[in-house]
Amino acid sequence: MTQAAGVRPGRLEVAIGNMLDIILTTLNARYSHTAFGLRYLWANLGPLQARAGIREFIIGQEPAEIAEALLLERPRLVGVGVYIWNIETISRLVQTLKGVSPETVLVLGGPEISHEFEETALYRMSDYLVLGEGEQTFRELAEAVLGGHPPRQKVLAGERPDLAALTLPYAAYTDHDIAHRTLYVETSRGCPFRCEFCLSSLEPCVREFPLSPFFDAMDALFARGARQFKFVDRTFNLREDRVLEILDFFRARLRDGIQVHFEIVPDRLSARTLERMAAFPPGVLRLEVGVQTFNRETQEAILRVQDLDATLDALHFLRERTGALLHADLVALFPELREVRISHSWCGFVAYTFDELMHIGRHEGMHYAMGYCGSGVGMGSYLGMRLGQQVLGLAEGRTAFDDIAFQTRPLYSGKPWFLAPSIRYNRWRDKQNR
Ligand code: B12
Ligand code: SF4
Repeated sequence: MTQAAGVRPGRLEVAIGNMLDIILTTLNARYSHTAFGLRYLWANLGPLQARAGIREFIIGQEPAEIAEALLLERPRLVGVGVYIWNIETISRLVQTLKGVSPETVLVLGGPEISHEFEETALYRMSDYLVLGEGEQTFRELAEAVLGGHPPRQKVLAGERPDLAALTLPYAAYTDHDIAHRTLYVETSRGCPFRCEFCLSSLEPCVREFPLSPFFDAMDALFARGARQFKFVDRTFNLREDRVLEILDFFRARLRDGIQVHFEIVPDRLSARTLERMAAFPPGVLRLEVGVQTFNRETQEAILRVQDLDATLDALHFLRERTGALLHADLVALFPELREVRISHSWCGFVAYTFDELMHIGRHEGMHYAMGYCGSGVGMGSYLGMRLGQQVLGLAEGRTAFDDIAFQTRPLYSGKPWFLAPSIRYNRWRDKQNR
């Protein structure tokens, strides 16, 4: 495949001279993840495949550098995979790409741009948007664009392909991917549940890949040295006969280092499935167990009602009778939170001071408490109380953090320009230590 042999995807090294008409690109959450969706698009391009390649990057890389690396290859069409973890950087990337090379046709796809896209700048800047599954529609679009008769319609509803007719993408994993990165695999698409907070609940039905070609592809990966397989099926244990067949397939191929990861719903695990799981040696199965909450009211509110007794029985069995590694989310770590409802969640950046201390004081008449360095939940409440007391002039408002001068660094004027390079440096060090 035109993923420039010997070039580590994610790095800004590109095979110059290897000119491609179509580049499929995205930013993965981390270097170890692979863009499985792009591999599907590439595998199903038909005759255009020879003119197409995949270029993967990682969030945190500079959009301008990525744009430069892509444009050096002079593609006529760039297809970009948009996900929740990369949409911000992708927006800046697309702005740069379109600014420098407006004639390059830009096609967007992926879950984060398939819904409520109308108001986004990203959508406005692109030439085409494919909603939902992309294999068939992207191929038709690429043929039309490169054939000189581009469609006038900007938004195209992705045709849901017949899964039995799709070309499986596993040959698109390079030897480097097999040796160093997560290999995603899939035997079904869609989810039967309707959890309020989840995009997958919008899909109308579950479709299954025929197992025989899938097993052939897994055998080919085994032969190339693959040992770790991560199933992306939304809910792996829907049909017992298929589950048992897949488990038996891997149990017949046990060898050093093998790990198989599934996402399961515990209250649907049959006794036969549990027994089969118990037959695996410790550490081979990794199970992501879908338990959002044990609080019945919350379950009803999020439209995900589970059989609590069956859930607990299955969790106990898995923990006590199997060697599976369990990812059972919050309640496994903090069983005392079983009945507690989650009312708010937060995601964003954490403010750090150079001296790693929190600061409280007064600046030009304004009282402040800030710089919690990751301990805002505890210290924010505490210093907030002390700050209130200081405003009232009470002696008990004094703290050890009062009026400590803020440290600074050369060339720093409020914008932490050094963060991106230092994150990159530390990621590089992480990779060396793997
Ligand atoms: C692997 C994975 C990850 C990996 C990252 C993988 C990577 N490459 O970096 C990890 C584990 C890090 C991860 C994390 C998260 N994830 Co996640 N993840 C997945 C998962 C399980 C598989 C993705 C996949 O390969 N699917 C199979 C392929 C075939 O489908 P696809 O990628 O959607 O691609 C198809 C289409 O989207 C489209 N398409 C894709 N790209 C393009 C490009 C073009 C040009 C075109 C035309 C079409 C197109 O065509 C493809 C083929 O049909 C999906 C669930 C799922 N089964 O899809 C969730 C999913 C993508 N994740 C999701 C979420 C919510 C998260 C988290 C926010 C979870 C959390 N609360 O922490 C985090 C975010 C991480 C962060 N740093 O911010 C959501 C949706 C996110 C979104 N809107 O983008 C999903 C759908 C799960 C769900 N049901 O809610 N995730
Ligand atoms: S079971 Fe999982 S994938 Fe399915 S709708 Fe609920 S959260 Fe989404």
